[in-house]
Amino acid sequence: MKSKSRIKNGLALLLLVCLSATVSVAAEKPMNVLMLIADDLNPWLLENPQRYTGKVISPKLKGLAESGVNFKYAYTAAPVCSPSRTAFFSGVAPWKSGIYNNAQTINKSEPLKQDAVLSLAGLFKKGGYDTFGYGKITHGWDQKAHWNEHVGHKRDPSPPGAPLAGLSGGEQDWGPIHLNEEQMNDTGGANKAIAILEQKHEKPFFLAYGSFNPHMPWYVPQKYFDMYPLDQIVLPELKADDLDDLPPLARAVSDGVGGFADKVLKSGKHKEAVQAYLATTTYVDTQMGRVLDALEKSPYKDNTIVVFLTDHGFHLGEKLHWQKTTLWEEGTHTLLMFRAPGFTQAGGVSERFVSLLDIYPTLAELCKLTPPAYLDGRSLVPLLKDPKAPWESTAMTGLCDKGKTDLAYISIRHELGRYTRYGAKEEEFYDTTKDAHEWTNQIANPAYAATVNKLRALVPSFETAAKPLPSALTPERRETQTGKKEKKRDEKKTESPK
Ligand SMILES: [Ca+2]
Repeated sequence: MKSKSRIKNGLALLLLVCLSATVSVAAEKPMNVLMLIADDLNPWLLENPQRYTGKVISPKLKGLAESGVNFKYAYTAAPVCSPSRTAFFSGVAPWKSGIYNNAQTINKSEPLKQDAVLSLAGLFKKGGYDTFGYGKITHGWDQKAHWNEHVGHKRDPSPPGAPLAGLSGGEQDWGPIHLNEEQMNDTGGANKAIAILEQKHEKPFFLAYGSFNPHMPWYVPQKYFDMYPLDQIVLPELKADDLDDLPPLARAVSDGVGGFADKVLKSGKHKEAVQAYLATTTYVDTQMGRVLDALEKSPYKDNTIVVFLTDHGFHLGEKLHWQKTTLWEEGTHTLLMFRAPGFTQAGGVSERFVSLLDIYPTLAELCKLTPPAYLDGRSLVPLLKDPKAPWESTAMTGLCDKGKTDLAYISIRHELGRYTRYGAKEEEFYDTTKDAHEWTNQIANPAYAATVNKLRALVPSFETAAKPLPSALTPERRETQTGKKEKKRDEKKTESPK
């Protein structure tokens, strides 16, 4: 009897050991990553009533935001494609790398040299992951060896008869596309990402999908335009004399009078332009949604971290400016949302100020990979677990003007407002608690002196911030790429690779 019960106990113990081993294997199942990136998408789609009150149809991205933690105040490290993506993919801030704008000589940046830095994809590859990237992910700092498979983005062909809006040649155009949705390149990129989610994987994966849209030109199927009747389009609020209180370098950042924004406003086509932007946003939501739906149907849905971001913001006439490349809220404010099984809870909203530079250390920590020591961002894991956790709530953005590449411009966003320094001396301060549109530059108002001093001390000094590296563009190409040379661009019909 005794030996029988001993056997019974032994078997029970063995069963317990086996069971707990199974449980711990499940708990230890490595996390996959699905990284989704949209280009030039401003945070309107999450209904930002202080800045935009119109309707934005984006059920899939709103659904993703609600399923995890949505960061209401996320900011880019640089407000234009190449330096923004270089920063969040290297983890190195522009004020360290010297990369503040498009088409700079990235290969001359010491902090971004191949041996000195590991790209985010490289971190995962080194950590035993398979890495896949489809569409627009990086821009100029591509580290192709860090991907198992990497297929970059391609622009869709222009519809016959373009320019359709009749305002400009090149990319500043919009209208219905002649292709069907399945023929469009961002649809193709989503298809590739979906195919990866439908495969059986032996190793954990890092999968990135980046849409080129809603970058201009805005050519999408007519059905997306039809979702936004012209008579229901709400325009962003503008202030006619908004540029009057800016220092000269800040004023030069805006397209200004004679630029494309001015042209749109004077042509009476502002509503058409906003309609096209919204139509393209909804096309992007549809493609992102297809990838998210494929994840839901896959065996990876419970052990895949999803992060969605947009590389920077977008102006639609505010401060007489179009597109990006400014240090105001329109240019710097981005979308950032995480869903991390075991870390986030549905419905999380964080009002802490965070940076896209924080993505790299966050993903490293979530996936138990050792991040390189040089990273400039901070892991958001404490905020993923508790969106209200204590946090030093600041986010910085850097920029340089293509025409004046020896001067770094740096802006800091804080709960108390936005402080920006252009070069060594010119400054702006906005009390965003009362002035969400950043309409009144309060830099000279003594009531804000203490706040300005506090924020000024947090920004790298003119002497310590990395000098912007020279532009790789010839002076002539540079001219065609600055918003102020619209006339020349129209004459030449060149296409700016912004
Ligand atoms: Ca103003």
